[in-house]
Amino acid sequence: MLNLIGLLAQTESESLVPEAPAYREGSYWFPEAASTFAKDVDPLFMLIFWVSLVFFAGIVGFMIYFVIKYRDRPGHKVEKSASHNTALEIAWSVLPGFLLIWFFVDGATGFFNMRVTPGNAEQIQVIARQFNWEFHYPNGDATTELHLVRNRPVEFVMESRDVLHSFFVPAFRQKQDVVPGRYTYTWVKPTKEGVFRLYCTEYCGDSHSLMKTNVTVHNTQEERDQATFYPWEDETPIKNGQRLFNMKCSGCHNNTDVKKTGPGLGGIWGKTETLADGSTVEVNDNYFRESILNPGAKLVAGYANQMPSFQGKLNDDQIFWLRAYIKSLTPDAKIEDELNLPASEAREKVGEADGEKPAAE
Ligand code: HEC
Ligand SMILES: [Cu+2]
Repeated sequence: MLNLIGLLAQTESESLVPEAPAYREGSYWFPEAASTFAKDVDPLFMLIFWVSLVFFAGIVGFMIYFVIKYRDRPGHKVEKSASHNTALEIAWSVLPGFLLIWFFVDGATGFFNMRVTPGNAEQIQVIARQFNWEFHYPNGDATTELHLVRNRPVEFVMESRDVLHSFFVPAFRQKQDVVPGRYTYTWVKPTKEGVFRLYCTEYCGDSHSLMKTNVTVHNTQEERDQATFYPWEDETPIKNGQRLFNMKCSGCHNNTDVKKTGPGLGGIWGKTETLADGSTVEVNDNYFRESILNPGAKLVAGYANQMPSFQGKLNDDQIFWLRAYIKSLTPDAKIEDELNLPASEAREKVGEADGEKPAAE
C-alpha cells in the first residue's frame, strides 16, 4: 500500500511557505508523532488494520478452499447440503463482537481526549480564509505561520471568513473543520520541537492546495515570543504593508502581475484599469482605499465580486502601510520619502500633511 500523505508532501508544487524538512521523518505508515494524540491514534489504527487483514485473509482463504473442494465435477454427488449450525454461528458473531467493543472503547477514549481541552491550555485564535491562515496569540502578536511551545497544551478557537476549511496537522493527528458563521475548537499538546505542516483538508476553492503553512514547536515560551514578535512601530510602512499583505491579501493576490482569485497587484500603481461596466479608472490612493473598504463598488473587468470588505477590519494606519507596499511593487511609482522611515515617524509626517492624524489602533 502507498503512503499517500507522504507521497503528496513530496510532489507538492509551488508553495508560499518554506519547506518543512522535519515533516518527512516518521515511519512508513505515519508522519512523525509530535503530539500526545499519536499514542491514542497510531496503535488503534494498526489494531484495526491487522484485524481487518487477518479476517480478510481468513475469509477469502476459506472461500477459495471451499470453492475448489466442493466444485461440481463428474462423479461428484451432493449427498446432503449444509443448512445451519447454531454453535458455529453464535461463535462467529459473538467473538468478533468483542473485537468491535474493543475498537469502540479505544476509539471513544481517544476521541474524548481529543475533544476535551485541559484547563491550563493557552488559547490561540485561528482565522481561516481563502487561501491562508492567520494566528493571534494571547499577547496580541499575529502571524501566518503557527508557533507553539513544546509540552504546553494549546486550544485553537477557529473561525472562517468565507467558506468551509479544515485545520489538519498530520504530525499532531488532529483535524477539525473550520465553519463559517460559528466557532469551532480543537486542542493539542505538542511533544516535539521542530517544524511540521498544517494543511487545509476541506476543498475550499481553486487555490485550496496552497492553503498550507508551517507549525514551529519551540522549546520555551521566550523562543516562541521572539518568533511571533514584530516591531510594527520601528519598521517602515513598506515592510509593515508587506507583512499585512501576506496575512490578509496574499491568499487571493500575488505581489507580481500574475492573477489568482484577484488580479496580481504588482505594477498596478498609476495604471488605467478597465472595470466590469466598461468604464476605466486610474489606480491611485483613493481607488486603492475604495478597493479595500468597498470592493464591490468598482469591479475589475474579468473578476467576480469575491473580495470581502475590510471595513472595520483594517484601521487607517494599516491601509496606509498596505498602500505603501503595493505602491512599492510598481518600479516607476514615486515613493514618498516617509514610506522609508520607521512607521511611528512616518505617521507623524503624514498626519502633519493631512492636518490630522490617522486613527490609532
Ligand atoms: C477572497 C479573495 C480576496 C482577498 C482576501 C482580497 N482580495 Fe483584493 N480583490 C479580489 C478580487 C476577486 C478582485 C477583483 C474584483 C474587484 O475589483 O473587486 C480584487 C481587487 C482588488 C484591487 C483592485 C485591483 C486592480 O487591479 O484594480 C485591489 C487594490 C485589492 N483587491 C487589494 C486587496 C488588498 C490590499 C487585500 C488585503 C487587505 C485584498 N485585496 C484581499 C479578491 C480578494
Ligand atoms: Cu481552505
